[in-house]
Amino acid sequence: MRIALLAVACMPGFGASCESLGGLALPDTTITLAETAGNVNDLPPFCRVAATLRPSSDSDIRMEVWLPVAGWNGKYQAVGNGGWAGSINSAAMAQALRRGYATSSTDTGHAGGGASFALGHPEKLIDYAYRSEHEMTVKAKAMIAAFYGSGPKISYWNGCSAGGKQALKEAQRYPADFDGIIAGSPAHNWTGRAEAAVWIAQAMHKDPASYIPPEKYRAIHDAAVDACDAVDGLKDGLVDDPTRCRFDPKVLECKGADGPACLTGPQVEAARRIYAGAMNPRTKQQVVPGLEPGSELGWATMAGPQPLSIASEHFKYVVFKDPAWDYRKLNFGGDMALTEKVDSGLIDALDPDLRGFFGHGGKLVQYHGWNDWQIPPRMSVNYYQSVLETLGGAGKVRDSYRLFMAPGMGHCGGSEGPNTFDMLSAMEQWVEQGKAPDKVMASHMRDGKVDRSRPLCPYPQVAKYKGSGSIDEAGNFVCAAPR
Ligand SMILES: [Ca+2]
Repeated sequence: MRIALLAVACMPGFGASCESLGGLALPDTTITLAETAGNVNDLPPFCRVAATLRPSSDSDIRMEVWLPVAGWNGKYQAVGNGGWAGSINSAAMAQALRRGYATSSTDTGHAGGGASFALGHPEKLIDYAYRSEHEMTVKAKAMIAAFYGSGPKISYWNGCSAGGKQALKEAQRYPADFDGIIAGSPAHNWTGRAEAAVWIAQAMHKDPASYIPPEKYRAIHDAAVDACDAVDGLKDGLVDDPTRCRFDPKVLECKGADGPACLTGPQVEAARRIYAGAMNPRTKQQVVPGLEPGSELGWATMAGPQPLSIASEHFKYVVFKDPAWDYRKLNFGGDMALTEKVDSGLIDALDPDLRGFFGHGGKLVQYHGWNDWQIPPRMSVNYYQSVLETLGGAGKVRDSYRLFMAPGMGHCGGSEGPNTFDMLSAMEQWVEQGKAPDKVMASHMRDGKVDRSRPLCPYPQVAKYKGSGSIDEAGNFVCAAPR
């Protein structure tokens, strides 16, 4: 009987026709499109709803909701953005739709990927920081309820990078919005990441001799992995936890003529600064962590000819409100107070008190690649630790929150470690079946074929080799405490 009722509830038209959603009245909302879309990029037919939200007089938040016409799984998945957002994430929505989800995305309140929108528009910055995501979620749930005749049974957030920041912000600020939240490679320490990026750019361009050309990344990478690989007990080309290894790029200092296989003295110093992280020149205290040994093949992202634009735009348009601001001027002593004060928890998603989210049974899964070259991975460990400290230790948090640090993975994927995994299925099992993720299978592909599989383990556990069989097969590893 229960199954029959569910089947009826999921039938299209039980609530309203797609086109009739155009007349749905919701606060601060103008519905701009409601039409059945089908055979678009081989997607199953769906009801496509677009809307503009104006929770403040300066708000102009675009959002879309895609509702499966048949086979709705009864659930909602909101998807996150990257960088400064500025567009609907249709690719991620398509993935959610293919799995039977009703899904939504927002441009976060402005068009285009930079931060110039924020200049003179504090309300738009609030929309980007957190309001658009929450407003979108509330409106999407209402549209789902109108279309199907009942709202989603379960709601998930799924995002990476800025989408990981949005994930943690939702857990912190709007704990009732979601049942499960996936925070991938999060930029939750938004100001800290901006500082890290400018620190690296300054290190590279302190003087022309400091700059490390990309053709040297390979040599630095090989030396770093060589120095750190065996620290975890297994020579497999991966570093389980790079924070346990001290790699000094001085081992690469040129003995003779300069070339791609060695570093000049100033380049050694620049590389040291990348690993060390930003430092207050007066107190010598670390301001933010650096990149880890293993990240070198992606250094072009932050150590290229220009600083990471996501970071420099933050200083130009949010902190100093000066489009002509020069990153070389940033002072890691005196300017940090203003940088922190301007944000004061606006974009930053660092509040460690997740009791509201955990209190109603919410589950949080966070992941981060140790080779991440765009967001220092220690920022994820630091946040995780701050939650443990606030809530009374691992035992209080284990049933609600797990962090997976992926050895050898880059930013939201990529690089040489196992970097392909289905975190959504792990989350579904946790929320819907009560089965917590004790490990998550991950694989690495080469030329379209899996050449290595390995479990990702809940931090601080690592994948430990059982001692026999292929080191490229997950079955020969168990999650255990690091040695
Ligand atoms: Ca290793």
